[in-house]
Amino acid sequence: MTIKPDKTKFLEHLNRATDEFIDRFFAHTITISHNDADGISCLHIIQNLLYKMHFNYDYFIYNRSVSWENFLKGIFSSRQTDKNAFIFTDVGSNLKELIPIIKNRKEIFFILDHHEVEDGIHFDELPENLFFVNPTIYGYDGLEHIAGATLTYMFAKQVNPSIIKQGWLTIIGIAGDSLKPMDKLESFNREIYEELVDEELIEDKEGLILFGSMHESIKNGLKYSILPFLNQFGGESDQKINSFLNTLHIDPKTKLVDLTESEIQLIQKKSDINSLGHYAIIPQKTGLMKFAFEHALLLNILCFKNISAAISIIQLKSITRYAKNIYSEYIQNLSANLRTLTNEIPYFETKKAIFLEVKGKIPPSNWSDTASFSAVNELFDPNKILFLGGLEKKSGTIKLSVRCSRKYLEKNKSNGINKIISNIKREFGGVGGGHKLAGGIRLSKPSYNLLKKRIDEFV
Ligand SMILES: [Mn+2]
Repeated sequence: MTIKPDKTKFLEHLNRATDEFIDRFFAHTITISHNDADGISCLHIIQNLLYKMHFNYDYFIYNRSVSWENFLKGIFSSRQTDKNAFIFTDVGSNLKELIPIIKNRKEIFFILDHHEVEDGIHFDELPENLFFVNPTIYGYDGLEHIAGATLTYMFAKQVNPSIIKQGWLTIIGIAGDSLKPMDKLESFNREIYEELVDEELIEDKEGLILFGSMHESIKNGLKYSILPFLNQFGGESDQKINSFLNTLHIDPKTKLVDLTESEIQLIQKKSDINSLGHYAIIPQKTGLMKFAFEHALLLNILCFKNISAAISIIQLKSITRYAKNIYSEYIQNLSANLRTLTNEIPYFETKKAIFLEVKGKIPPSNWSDTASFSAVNELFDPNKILFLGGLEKKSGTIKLSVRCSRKYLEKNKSNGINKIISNIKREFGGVGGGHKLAGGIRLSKPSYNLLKKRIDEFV
């Protein structure tokens, strides 16, 4: 069921939380944010706000690997007071876990989040020390309408309008979460984007969209674009791409963003590329970090490799050599893996699912991202659930990344990946979980074989 978003109610709710935040003076504030580009952007927006307000502050990153109870146990001080505040950004809608913890504390909690909330929560019975702001309650879609950074920016701006100057942080969260050209943004993401463009804090440009490689030459753009992944050129040899460009009399070394309109038209006419669109530029940064999508992707990659590097690099103007190497390696592996997937992997298909057995073809550490980007790019039938994985030697189990497209979710709102995984676990055992678009599960070999036979019962 789709309900029409109730903007008035949501903004009223946001106002109540900001008023509460402005009216109190907190001796100490702790921000807890998510370990991805959106979460890191939120964190920096809040840190900037607290700095402007001359508050004392600290932060922690939560990656969901432990329960909230265990995580917070390590953070809570034994001296409880309502002079201290917690701000959760992009990370805290597990209310069933959080409410009992918050109820027993004296600190004031602000939760700013855009993830779906579990069923069965009574929003008029929340603890008095909790201000819970989540637009999904008012009919907004956390994936399409409002990134965590968008919500956090709206909160911060209301508390202190001078935060607008740090508004460019928001676009990193939007780019990282939406995975879309900027002309496709909707609702609050679009409103805030336009506001930031008007304020000249970011620049909106139009051109050929080859996300992942917007900072590159056209040759590398075609080769290493991960959104869209180009069937014709992605992960192919330099020779093949150069000869294509040479026949069009385009220098392969031309910067992608310097292509003329007629060159772009020529490329489109002579290939199956069809990705014109808008992209965002962060004017005060240089190189890769000038490009919002690439900057966000860099943060997402670093969050898994080296979280401190992710948190610090967002404050830099230009990329470090260390980060640049990690980024190039990631993009090269991903485009090669997507190439392998489209060329070489035999797949098993049922009415509702596709199984890709990639053991020996794609390294296990790359399974998850390869699955995600094959779903985002709709490399396989977007109306089917994707299972990608194989035997993991050390555990002797079958490890699977499970993904669906947004198109699938639109049609099957109530049957996302998390639901499918819990149904599978109920029937076959195994361990795993996830959210609406993505998840993972480990199964014994016999269970996996049964799953392949009976998957259509679960989807
Ligand atoms: Mn987010």
